Amino acid sequence: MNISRKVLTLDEYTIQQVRQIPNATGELSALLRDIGLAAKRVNVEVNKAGLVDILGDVGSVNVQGEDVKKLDVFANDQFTGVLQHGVSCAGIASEELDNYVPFDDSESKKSKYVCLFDPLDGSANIDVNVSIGTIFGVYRRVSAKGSIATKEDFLQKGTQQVAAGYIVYGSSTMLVYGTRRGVNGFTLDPSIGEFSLSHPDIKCPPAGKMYSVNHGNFFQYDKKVQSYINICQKKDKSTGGPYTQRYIGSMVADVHRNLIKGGIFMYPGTLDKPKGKLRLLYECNPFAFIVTVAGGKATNGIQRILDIQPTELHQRTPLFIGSKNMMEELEAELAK
Ligand code: AHM
Ligand code: MG
Repeated sequence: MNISRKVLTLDEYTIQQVRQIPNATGELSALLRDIGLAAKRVNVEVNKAGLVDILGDVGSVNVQGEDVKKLDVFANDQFTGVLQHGVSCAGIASEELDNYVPFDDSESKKSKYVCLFDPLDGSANIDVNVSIGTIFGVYRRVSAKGSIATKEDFLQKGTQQVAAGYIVYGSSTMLVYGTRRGVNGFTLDPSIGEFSLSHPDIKCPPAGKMYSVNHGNFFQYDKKVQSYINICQKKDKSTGGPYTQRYIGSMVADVHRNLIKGGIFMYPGTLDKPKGKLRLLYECNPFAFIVTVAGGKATNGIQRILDIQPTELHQRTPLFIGSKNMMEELEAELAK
């Protein structure tokens, strides 16, 4: 009899990983499962976003008598809540909050990890039904277990991430996460309400054909960046150019597509904003980790994103990220 292969759920997969690593405590797996739970809750609300006007406006009380929160505040509360109530996380920092939040209960203080996240990235796209996402990075704390988490736990280089991931709330909802062992993608199966392993061992195709950048800012970019964009548009048999331009304006959706299909995503500095728009800790580091583990590259144009020593929680950085060959073409242009 032909028995079809069992599809692993996120929970089954993370437990299986723990069983393969000698001396693993399971804390990281528990943290990833907590994130999966928050993602499912956020997904339900994201799917209802268009109904806000009939169920109650943001800031009002809805028909069930509940306060209607902005979705990004709701998402922030969900991710913070599961991590605080779990057994693996000593504190969080979020793009939504001015300061980091150490968890001051005895169980959390004993935990090994801190988590930094952007609870709902691309939220300007919610009103028009375009994909949005959550991005997260997990670090082993540098302060002593048993004490309260400190700022140094949160200001670590991206290389120190033990895991990073994102959730894309799109035509289907996917959770992708990476550890040094590899990157795996899980699609939410609405019939059982579980993330199921759909994209095992994701590798970023080395030779992409898509470039993603906000063309409206073209004349705001450095001349070398402009010249790389011109290369992307040139007919060239050796590179397969011209490349196709795709820019959704939701980084999670843009980088996810390029990770699967191959491509480069750029958010360069501009004349007005030399450091660009994207946040090192909540947006760039997690993606740099995932794309690097999957075989691609990520830089700020001068150094690897993962090697930048953060000095502030909300610092911004230019970002160039994607397929190895396209990144090398870009680096050659920037080095001229
Ligand atoms: P946000 O954190 O305020 O949602 O902004 C981040 C988003 C990214 O997802 C996206 O790539 C970028 O902003 C788009 O910005 P722009 O409209 O300037 O091109
Ligand atoms: Mg964001």
